[in-house]
Amino acid sequence: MLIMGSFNYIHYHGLMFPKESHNEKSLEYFEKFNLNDDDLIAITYPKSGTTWMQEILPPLLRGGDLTAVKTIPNWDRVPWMEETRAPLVMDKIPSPRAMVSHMPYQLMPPSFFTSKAKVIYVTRNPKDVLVSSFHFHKMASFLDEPGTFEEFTDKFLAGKVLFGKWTDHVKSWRNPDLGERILYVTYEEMIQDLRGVLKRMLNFLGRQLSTEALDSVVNHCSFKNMKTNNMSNYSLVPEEIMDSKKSSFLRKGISGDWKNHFSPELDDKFTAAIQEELKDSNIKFPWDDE
Ligand code: PPS
Repeated sequence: MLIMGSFNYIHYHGLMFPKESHNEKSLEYFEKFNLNDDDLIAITYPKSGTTWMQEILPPLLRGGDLTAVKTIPNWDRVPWMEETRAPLVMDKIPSPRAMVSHMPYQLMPPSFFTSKAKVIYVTRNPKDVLVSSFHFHKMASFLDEPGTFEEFTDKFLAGKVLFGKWTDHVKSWRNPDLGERILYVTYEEMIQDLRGVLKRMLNFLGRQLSTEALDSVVNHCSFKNMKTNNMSNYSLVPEEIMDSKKSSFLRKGISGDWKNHFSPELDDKFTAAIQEELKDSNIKFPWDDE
C-alpha cells in the first residue's frame, strides 16, 4: 500500500506523509509494532498539541521527574511510532512507555487491538490547526509551499494535506470499541486549565502526583518555558530544514488565532464543510458555538 508520491511526500493507504521523517522501513516497523499493555499513546492530528504531550507525559508517568524533558529531544523522548527515529529509540524508552502517533484508528498495528495500551486523544479547533499548519509549511523546507491561505484551506478541506482529512481522523478515533482505553482532551481545555487536564490524565492513568510535583509539571509545560527548552523548541534542527526566522515551531501557542486569518466568507465555508462531515457523528466540541 506504499506509493512514492511527489518529491516531498510518500503515500500510505491514501494518506500523505513527509519523506523527511517517514520511509518504507519506518512504516513497516509501525505495522509490526508490538504494543505492551502498559504503553501510553498520545494520538493527534498534526498541529493539535503533539509536542505539548511529549513534554507532559514523561513527568506524569515518572512522579514529576523533569530530567527526560530537560535532556532528551522531544522526538526521542516520546517518539512517533511511525517515524524513522522509532526503531532507533523505542527500546531505550523506560516502561511504561509513552509514544505519539498521527495515525488514524484503522491503520493502527494489529497488536494495538489486542493490547490494553491506553490512548490520550488530543483534538484542537480545526481552524487553529489549519493556521498552525499553514505557518509550519512556510518554515519547513521538507513540505510543499502552502500557497495562499485560501488555497491551503481548500487543500485542508479536501484532505490533500499530511495525514488526510481532519474530520476523518477525529471520527476514526471515536470508535466505541475503545471503551475506557481512551481519554479525550482538547488543546483549548489545556490552554484554559492545564492543571485540571493533567489531573484528568493522572486519574485516567491511575497515577498521582504531589501538589508540588504537579505544580512543577504545569509550570514546566507552559508555552513560555517550552519555547526556551532547546530539547522541545526544535532549535536543534538545522535552519535549512526548519527556518525559525520564517516562523517558530512553537509559534503563538494560543487558541483563536484563526480569527486573524479567516475572512467571514472563508469562515462560513470552512464551518459548513466541517459541520457537513460531522453531522452524523454526534461529536460536540467546545468551539462549536464560537
Ligand atoms: S506537530 O508538527 O504535529 O508535532 O505539531 P504539534 O506539536 O501537534 O502542534 C504545534 C502547535 O502546538 C503549540 N504548542 C503549544 N501551545 C500552547 N502551550 C504549549 N505548551 C504548547 N506547545 C506546543 C505550538 O505552538 C503550535 O501551535 P501554533 O498555533 O502554531 O503556535
